[in-house]
Amino acid sequence: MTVFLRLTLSSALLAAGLTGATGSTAGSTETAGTAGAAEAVRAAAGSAGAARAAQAAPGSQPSCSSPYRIDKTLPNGARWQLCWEMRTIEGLTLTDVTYTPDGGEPTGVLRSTALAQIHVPYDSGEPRFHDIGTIGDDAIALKSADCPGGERRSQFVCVTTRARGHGYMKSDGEGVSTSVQGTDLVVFAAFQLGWYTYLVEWAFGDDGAITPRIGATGSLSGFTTTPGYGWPIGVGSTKFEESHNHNVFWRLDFDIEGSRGDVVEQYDFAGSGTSKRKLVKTVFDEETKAVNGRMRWWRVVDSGVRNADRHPVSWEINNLASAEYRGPADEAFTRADLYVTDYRACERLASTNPTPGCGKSLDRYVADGKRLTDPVVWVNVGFHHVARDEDADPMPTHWQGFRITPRDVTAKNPS
Ligand SMILES: [Cu+2]
Repeated sequence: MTVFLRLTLSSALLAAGLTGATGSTAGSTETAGTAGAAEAVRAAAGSAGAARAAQAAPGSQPSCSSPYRIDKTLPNGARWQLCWEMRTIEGLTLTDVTYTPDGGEPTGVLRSTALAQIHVPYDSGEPRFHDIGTIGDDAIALKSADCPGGERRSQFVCVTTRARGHGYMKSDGEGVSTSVQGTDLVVFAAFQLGWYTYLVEWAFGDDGAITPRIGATGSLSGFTTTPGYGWPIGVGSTKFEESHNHNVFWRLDFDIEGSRGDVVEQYDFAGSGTSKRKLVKTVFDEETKAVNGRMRWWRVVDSGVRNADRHPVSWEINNLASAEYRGPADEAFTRADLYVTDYRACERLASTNPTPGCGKSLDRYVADGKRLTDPVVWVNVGFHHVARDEDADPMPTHWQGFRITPRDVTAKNPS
């Protein structure tokens, strides 16, 4: 049934001449227009964004022109297709992300994903930065050595592959009987924001997993403070570098085979302190916010799209490595680890949202509890950075991110 439906839609769009089309309108509504690196890239791109209707075309060509199209089949046969663009506000933005397991069908996963804020509050209370707003203008031109084994796109974006270790291993009593080494497709860009250099990357695994993460490197900002709020850097104990958080937000517009039918669920396992763990499912019908729990996870599921076992296709979100920073009342957007909003084009950043017609921050987006018809997921991952002598220039990269894992996208191990 699902197979037939997907083929039917693809054929209909092909007949209508919509597959592979460029020049749609949605890109312009979501694209800011100021000068700089982002503008140059976008001007060359034409319109890289896809109309929402066209995005419902499963398995069709991404609606972007070739320099902005990424189409990679990894060694195990897993294929990822997506488009990239460099937006002024959010920087590197990936759209029309489609995953095809080896021998399987294409499944639309994300209509778009991008950073939504890097909030950097210092421990003494000041300063407090909101680093994203025009980050696209701060993209760094990469050298070929900065994109090992890959290709640079318009100088600012690297598309490459990277080993991800043991995909699986199994023994039969006489030793290893079968094993495989996994591979990730990696798309990244680097940005210079003050003293910090931020590496912004998405890894797309040959097992269907997506790992968005950000690496902070470059130089410490050099803010000094009292011993209660910092750590001694350099010779002796005279200069205390101020500790701070990097609270990174991602916006993920999931569209599992189009925007219709997507539902966000939360899973908990009750029974702490007893011998049992009972599954507790919570369906989010309205815009909401949620906090992390040690065994808690979420998924975006579309019951209208089934795998060969007739289980609904879903993508699981784990946010288990966050420092869970909670700021003061005027930074209420920091007080949850995951938000779900109904799609609105002008809701682009988690704080200091610049777009007219919408609220300024995530906590305001969910305040009206609007019924969810096309859910957008926002993930907040914090890292508390207490400087150390090893952070001397150039500062080693510290990474933070989260995991998106396929749950019942295929009926068996895809790798
Ligand atoms: Cu830091």
